[in-house]
Formats: sequence, structure tokens, C-alpha cells
Amino acid sequence: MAVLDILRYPDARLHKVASPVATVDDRIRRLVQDMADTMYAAPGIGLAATQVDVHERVIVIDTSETKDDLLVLINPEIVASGGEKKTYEEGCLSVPGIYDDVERAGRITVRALDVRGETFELEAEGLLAVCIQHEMDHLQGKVFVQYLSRLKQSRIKSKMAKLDRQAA
Ligand code: K1U
Ligand code: ZN
Repeated sequence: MAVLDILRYPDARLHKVASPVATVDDRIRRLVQDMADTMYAAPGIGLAATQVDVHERVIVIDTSETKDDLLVLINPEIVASGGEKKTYEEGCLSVPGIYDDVERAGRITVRALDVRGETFELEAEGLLAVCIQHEMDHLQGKVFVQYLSRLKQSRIKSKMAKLDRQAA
């Protein structure tokens, strides 16, 4: 078990764009395992490789109550989105203690590779759809607070800096 360090906003590395995984091999499977360990330990319901300073398109998610339903998305792409737009109060392990409303597509279809390198498609709605879109934003270098007003973003940066000073 390896619990990795999670980058904290406003770390500039959270804004790097992740590259596609070339081959799903043992290195990627080890990364997936470490990311799952990190997500469950946090605890959280999702984690993107960007958040652990690995800039490849890998996501882990588990929105189950029982925390035994790991979803791994490698090189995910949204191939369809629709439904009524939904607003959800989001949080982020890279912005601890901050929760705010974000509006996103209510239903999506995502295509990705699994840990065996096989392609699959998944239709999602509700919290799973929110979480997939949030994690895919991370792979594009976007943190959910960037949907908020400049004033809120500035206040959040000040709050994070204060927390970092207190922890030092
Ligand atoms: O990307 C991340 O930092 C993970 C994030 C995922 C997420 C949460 C809510 C809406 C969209 C995306 C989190 O897991 S924040 C923590 C959290 O939501 C949670 C933690 C423990 C139990 C239940 C939820
Ligand atoms: Zn996040």
C-alpha cells in the first residue's frame, strides 16, 4: 500500500495538461493501485493522476457507500453528454475544506481503457457523472474553484495560504 502526497491548490502543477497513456502496463497498474490507496485513505470519492503529480490520463473513482466498487478510467473521453444540467456542491482533495456549487451536464457517456487495456463505455448520471467530469477537468489542468467568481478564487487562495502557514 502506498499513499501518495496530494498537490494542494494553488500549486501550479495542478494546471498541467495530462498526456494519454501509451501502454497500459505494470507501471500504470501500480499507479492505479497507489491512487486507489490514496483516494480511500484521504478519504475521497475520486482522484486524478494530476493530483499526485503524475501527468498522464488516469482516474480512479468509488462513489459506492461500501467503498468496494473501484472504477478505473484510463485515457477517458466523453463521447456524449446531455440531460438537464445539474448543480452539485463539489469538494476537492486538492482544496480541502472548500465546497461550492458547480453546474455540469446531468448525463454523460464516457469511453476509456480499463486496467487490462481494454476499451469500455459507461453511461453515468447523478454523483458518478459529477465526479467523472470533475476528475476529467483535473486531467485538463482545471480545478473546480475555477468555475467560481474571481473574488471567491482569491479568498480560497488566501485561505489555503493561511492553512499552509499554520501547518508549517
Ligand atoms: O478530485 C478530488 O479531489 C476528489 C473529490 C471528488 C468529488 C467530490 C464531490 C464532487 C465532485 C468530485 C472528493 O472526493 S472530495 C471528498 C468527498 O467528496 C468525500 C469524502 C468522503 C466521503 C464522501 C465524500
Ligand atoms: Zn478535485
